[in-house]
Amino acid sequence: MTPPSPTEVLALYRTMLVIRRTEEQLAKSHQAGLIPGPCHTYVGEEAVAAGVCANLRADDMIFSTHRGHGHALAKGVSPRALIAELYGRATGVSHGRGGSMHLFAPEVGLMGTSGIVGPCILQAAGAAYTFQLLKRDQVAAAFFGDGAVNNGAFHEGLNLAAIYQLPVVFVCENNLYATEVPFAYATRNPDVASRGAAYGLPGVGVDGNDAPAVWAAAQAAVARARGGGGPTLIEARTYRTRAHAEGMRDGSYRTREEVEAWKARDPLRRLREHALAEGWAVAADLEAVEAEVKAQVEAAAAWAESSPWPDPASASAHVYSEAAHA
Ligand SMILES: Cc1ncc(C[n+]2csc(CCOP(=O)(O)OP(=O)(O)O)c2C)c(N)n1
Ligand SMILES: [Mg+2]
Repeated sequence: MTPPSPTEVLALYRTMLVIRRTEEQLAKSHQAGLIPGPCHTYVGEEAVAAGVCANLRADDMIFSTHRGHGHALAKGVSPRALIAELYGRATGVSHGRGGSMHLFAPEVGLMGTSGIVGPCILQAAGAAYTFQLLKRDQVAAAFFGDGAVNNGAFHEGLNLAAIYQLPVVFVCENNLYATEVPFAYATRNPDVASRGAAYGLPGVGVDGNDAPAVWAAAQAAVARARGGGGPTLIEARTYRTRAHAEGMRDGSYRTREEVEAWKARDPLRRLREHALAEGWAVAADLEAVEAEVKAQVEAAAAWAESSPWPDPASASAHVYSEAAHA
């Protein structure tokens, strides 16, 4: 597998920082009562979205989950459009209608986050079938958790993609828990990558906290899909270091020691140390990026908070395709 170039590594670092700082801001905003509804953060898992989306074009499509902020940002949604959406403001990426679990930005290929566990696998297979029928060279990707792999959608989506050799990448973010249920309790085969063999497609297991490793696995899978080689299943083994959702308790189903051990494998710190050790950047370069991203996210939050609420008179807008009803 080809490793990312130094420039690509620095781009990965910036994307991951944008996700981390935005999620930390959203956690604070949730505590401050600015976000109506649930807020599932992606802290600890940033390398997966960044590594996969860096290999996708704007016209490639991704289908996401309830934990989708990182996917949205990595695919090209701005922090301010994301934060404003969670605040319910008219300037949000879905005009304040959707919130955290209904983020849509087709212009950058984000075809939706979703509160329903599983269907993104089928939606990605469906999009890939469209690309194949229309002879387009686009690729679809589905992000989903370990909680989705015992769902019927996983079986149906992977099987269909394999028999039709569809241009799709299935990305399982195995963070070891579905809410409070340990994955080891939910399956006798916790090696998700090995399940690819059951469908006749390659299954690749990767350290999901190692951004260059995720990048390389995604690069190969996307090239394979775009080149007509068919689908790939990537299992990115990772961990969320915050609670399942903001405001939820986090003490009874996993130990503090386990959380601390995974924090020590923080994907951002690892990438930073790697870039410095390889001589791809000096500390001053990275500090400049860090200061810039911090300022960008702070400005985004202030902008979101001062943004208007949607006009009640526009409540029926954005419900149906404007073209279909013109
Ligand atoms: C079809 C369906 N069943 C159950 C739920 C309730 N639910 C919400 S999040 C979640 C856990 C999902 O775990 P996983 O897929 O591993 O994602 P993670 O939260 O770990 O990122 C469940 C069961 C749901 N949203 N949809
Ligand atoms: Mg999980």
